[in-house]
Amino acid sequence: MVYKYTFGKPFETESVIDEPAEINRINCQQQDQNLAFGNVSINQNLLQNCNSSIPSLELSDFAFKYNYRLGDDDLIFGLGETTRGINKRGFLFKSWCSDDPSHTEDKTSLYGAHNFLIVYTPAGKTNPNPKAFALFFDYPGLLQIDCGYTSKNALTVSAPSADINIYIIEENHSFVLNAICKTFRKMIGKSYLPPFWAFGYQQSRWSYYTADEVRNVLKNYQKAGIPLDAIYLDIDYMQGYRDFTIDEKKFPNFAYFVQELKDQGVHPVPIIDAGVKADPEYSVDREGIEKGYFCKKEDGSVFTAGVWPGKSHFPDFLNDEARAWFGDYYNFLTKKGIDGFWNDMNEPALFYSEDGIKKVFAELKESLDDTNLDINSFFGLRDKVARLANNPKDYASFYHTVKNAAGETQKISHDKVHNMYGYMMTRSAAEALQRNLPDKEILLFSRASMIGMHRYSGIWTGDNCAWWEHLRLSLRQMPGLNMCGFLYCGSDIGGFGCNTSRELLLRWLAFAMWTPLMRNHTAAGTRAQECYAFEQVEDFRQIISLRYRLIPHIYSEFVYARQENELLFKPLCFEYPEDKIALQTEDQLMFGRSIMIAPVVEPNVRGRFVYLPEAMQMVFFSSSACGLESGLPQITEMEKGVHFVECEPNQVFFFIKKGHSVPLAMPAPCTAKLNCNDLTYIGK
Ligand code: MIG
Repeated sequence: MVYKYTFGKPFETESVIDEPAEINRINCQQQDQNLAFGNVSINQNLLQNCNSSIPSLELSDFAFKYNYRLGDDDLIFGLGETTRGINKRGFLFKSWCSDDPSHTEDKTSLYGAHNFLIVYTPAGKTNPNPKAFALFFDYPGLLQIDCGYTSKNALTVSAPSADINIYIIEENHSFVLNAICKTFRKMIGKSYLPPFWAFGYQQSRWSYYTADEVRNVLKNYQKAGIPLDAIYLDIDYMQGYRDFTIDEKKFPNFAYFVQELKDQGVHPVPIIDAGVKADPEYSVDREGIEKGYFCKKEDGSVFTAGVWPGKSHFPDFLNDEARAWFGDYYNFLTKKGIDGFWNDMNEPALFYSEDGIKKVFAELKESLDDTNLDINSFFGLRDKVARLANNPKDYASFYHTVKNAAGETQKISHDKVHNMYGYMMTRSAAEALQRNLPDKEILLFSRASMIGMHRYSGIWTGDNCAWWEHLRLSLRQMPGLNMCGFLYCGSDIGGFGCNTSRELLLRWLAFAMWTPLMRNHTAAGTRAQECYAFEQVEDFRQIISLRYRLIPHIYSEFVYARQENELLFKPLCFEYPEDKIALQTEDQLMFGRSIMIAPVVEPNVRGRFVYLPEAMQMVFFSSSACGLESGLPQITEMEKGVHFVECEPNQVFFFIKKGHSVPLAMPAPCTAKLNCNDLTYIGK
């Protein structure tokens, strides 16, 4: 059963595109409302002046509040790209697409805003069968989701405006968690399907500065015999960070260069940033201004903020015409042979706004001679500058021009629809690519996201660090992302910030060989992170070769999950709902229909404890001869229970459920050379 509660006049997000025919629609205009699960209260005092924008991300006042009393044993799943565990209970999250490169566990939001969560009550004394229901808050602004943090049994979701749709999903099924996800996924529409080559291994760095540097990466991968399908171009391929330009000095004869790589099975994938450099000499900016396609301030002047290129303008992606206009520019690169893109900085990230920086400079000038700063004035000074970036006040200071349901043009302040920006930027690209190249499959993924965007692209999980903690985090993020529709996902393998280590990179690869997006990426200034930069390069070759051997299986599980609205990565309890240990397992996942993975995520260990919720077949790849690059792995039957499995950093193991088998291809230097007809099945 699906209930839809509508409060006020919600903004149309197009997150949900297929409401079930038998949905229960409830139009709520009363102050207090009991829902199928939980209740809602509306703050009348705040409603009167809720036209004013949020002062900060501290949501102490609310216009809308949802409450549900959690049982002591309830678990919470979902919430997509967030920090902490698979079970989200015990923390407070904020739905607000944020450009924050420090993904520590105290962070309440990352780049995505994914307002879908499931409350699960395992079978217990009072309820012989497990129960669950899910909530989707269809709302594009700031939402605070308190999962038993302020008070351990209170799930409280609040928002500064009471214009919201809430969907409540309830299912009766022995695998109730999976059934609920399927219902939700059907409502939000089929997930994006990337091209086959996007399942190959990909190498990135901020930045490969010249065409020769890129050629060199490819040459080194070839020399090491490590398969490769893509090399990324970060912001430095452009002229002064201008979207849809190429620095011809560093990348001469770009179309020829693209062809040269593609002839060797490697796709160059350029980045596109959300901000357009403010420059009257630059045609994208000039056109955007002339046509009125950039976001504007209250007084109608164009909103200006600093990002990479300095002062920039922000396309109004919520406006249909502006969206079509920006999207068509991707042609500039597809005409040169490009068939993959990553969209960045589309929260949107703002280093400072023009108005904000003027104010801070004026204040600093005033106190220019004051060198005797105390605890308050010193930190005050520091905060003034630090708070320039991604400031909530700036997000409240510019406007989108949208059409309402009646077809009338309407202005809406950005903070009310903030979480749609990256979604609509990516939709702009996807729609234009589809319009202009209907027969071409194009790789597209984005940093910022909201539910709905999963139909247009994948995501990567942004600026993590070369920390073991972030390897663990990326494992824990996958199921939640899948629940919210994002199937083509992956983290920066090896870590983006900080220097990686050989062992961390190897263990990360051994996990990421399961993620559809398998990309090694690192920040400017870090040590070399390409696999060939480390000793005993054969260890890297063997693990990446195994990924290629598994691509036929991974791809077909992906297509199945997309088609059937299934999860590619599941928490163990989705398949073993009665199992008390499976309920608490935070470092193993089910993959597809037949595999369980248990990656090693700790440094200096030579194995790990694994929990088997039933007897399974352990598949162990130990060296080139023993399965990694050719030949077959060792297969051992293992009983239900806890086992210690020994596994060195250059070895890989996983489990196949009894009665299932998995195909292995022979490795290939790139997906184009993979022979998917010559498969050997392992397991029985
Ligand atoms: O603020 O383009 O997450 O992957 O390398 C940094 C440079 C901007 C952030 C992305 C990262 C990319 C980097 N970008």
